[in-house]
This record gives sequence, structure tokens and C-alpha cells, in this order.
Amino acid sequence: MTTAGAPVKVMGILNVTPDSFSDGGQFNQLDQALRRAEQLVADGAAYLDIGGESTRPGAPAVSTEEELDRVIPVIERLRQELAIPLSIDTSKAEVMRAAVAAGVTMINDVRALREEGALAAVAASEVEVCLMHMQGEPRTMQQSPVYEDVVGDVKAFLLERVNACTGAGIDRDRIYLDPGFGFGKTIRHNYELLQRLQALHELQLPLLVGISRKSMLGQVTGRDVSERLPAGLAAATIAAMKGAHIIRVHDVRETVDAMKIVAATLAGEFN
Ligand code: 7PM
Repeated sequence: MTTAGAPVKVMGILNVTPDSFSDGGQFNQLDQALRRAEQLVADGAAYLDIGGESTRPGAPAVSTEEELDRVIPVIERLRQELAIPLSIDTSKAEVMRAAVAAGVTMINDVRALREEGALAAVAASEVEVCLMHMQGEPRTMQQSPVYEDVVGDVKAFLLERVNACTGAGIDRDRIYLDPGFGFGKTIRHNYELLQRLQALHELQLPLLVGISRKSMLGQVTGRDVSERLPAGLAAATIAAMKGAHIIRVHDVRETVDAMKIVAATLAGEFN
């Protein structure tokens, strides 16, 4: 359980994959991304996470060129127009370097800097980094995930990645950890991780958690992706009560309200 500390921050997801903005035309897409970003800021986001590579189970890989073309113009435009810290959801060193040059505050890597050159790219910068746990690769990770002890295994993996970071010259004060809900995990694994989220505090680093609209919500409620918000708010609230520092979501406005209730409860202002 957490103590009353800084309020939990909400990270808004800004997808810039082609399917998220239907018709082509780069200027049109940039304007749409900016409008969506402005809305997320107005809704109370503390970070925007920009993703150009679909990490969904079974998704095709995206080339470096394609990913750069999708995300860099968006980062540059948002950096010009908005003051909010930006995060880039990528695993590629080249995209990391270009995103840092374009002004991101955080690298959010579902592969925890295991790709060639990624550790060095972050070490050469001053940005924050989120190290996420994933078993396997997006294309096949949901086929038959196996753990000895999911919490222990995730913790051991994250510790190894923290050590790889510090060994490469990335200070601990720049690192966030994420158990990677839905990334090579069964429903049981996901709920055991949520139930025992506090165990990850033993690594003594802030936690980032992403559960928004994921199948672990659909499997319990029977709801389709578009109807998972109430379940997502319950999961975000539980993660916050267990001491998560940043919650990564699609529905920022509603999640910020939920986090205000958590903060009011923990601060005891009205008791
Ligand atoms: C389709 C299915 C598209 C799932 C995208 C996804 C996380 C992340 C993602 C997370 C961190 C999503 C995922 N999930 N980064 N990127 N933590 N740090 O649901 O849980 O957004 S992609």
C-alpha cells in the first residue's frame, strides 16, 4: 500500500499508426494529432506517450524509416505547440535518438533497451526511460506464456535491465519500471501481477502501469474494447492504491478523476 505522496500522474496515449488516423495526407494527420494532444492536455494528462509501432499481439513489424516518418514530425509539432512532457513508445535506437533530438522527455520501451544500440542511445541523452517487462515478442507472446513465479520472474528481469542501464551510464534517477500487463501473460499472470504490484517496490524505482482497454479487462467483464472504461478505471485505481506513479491510459479525463479520489483518500483531507 502506498502512503500519501505525490498524486498519481496520468500518461495519455497518442497513437500515430496509420490506422489511428484514417485518411492520408501528412498535414492533415499532424493537425489531427495536435488536436487530440490538446484535448489530452485539457483532460489533465501529465505526459503524452507517442507510439508509431504497433505492439499489439500479432502486429507486423514496422521499418525504422516508417516509424521515423510517423512519429518525428508529430513530436516536433507538439514540442512547438505544447508544454507537456512527451514520451516516445519505441524500441529502436535510431528512433530514440531522433526523438531525443526532437525534444522528448521519456523513452518508453516495451523491450527495455534490449535492442542493439538502445542502451547507448539513452545513455548519451538525459531523458527518462521506462523499462517494461515482456516475455517473448509481440507476434507470438500470447501463445503460451510460462513463468516459474510471475512476480519473481518480472522482478528479476527488471533488476537485470536496471543493472544493464546503470552499467551503461544511465542513472537510476532516470528510470521507471513497468510489469508489462498483457505482454506475454495469461489472465492469471496479469491479475497476480496487479494483486502483488507492491512487490515491485523492492526495486525502489517508480512504477508505470498500462492496463487501459486491455484484454485482461475484457476477459473478466465480457466487454468489447470500446466498453472497457469502467473496468479500466477500477484497475487504474487498484494500481494507484498499490503505489503506481504513472498510469498510461487512452481515457485521460476519466482516469484523472479516479486519481483525484485516490489522492483525496490517501491525503485524508476530508477525514
Ligand atoms: C494494441 C494492443 C495496441 C495493445 C497497443 C497495445 C504498454 C506500453 C503498450 C504498457 C508501457 C496498449 C498496447 N502497452 N508501454 N505500450 N506499458 N510502458 O494497450 O503497458 O497500449 S501498447
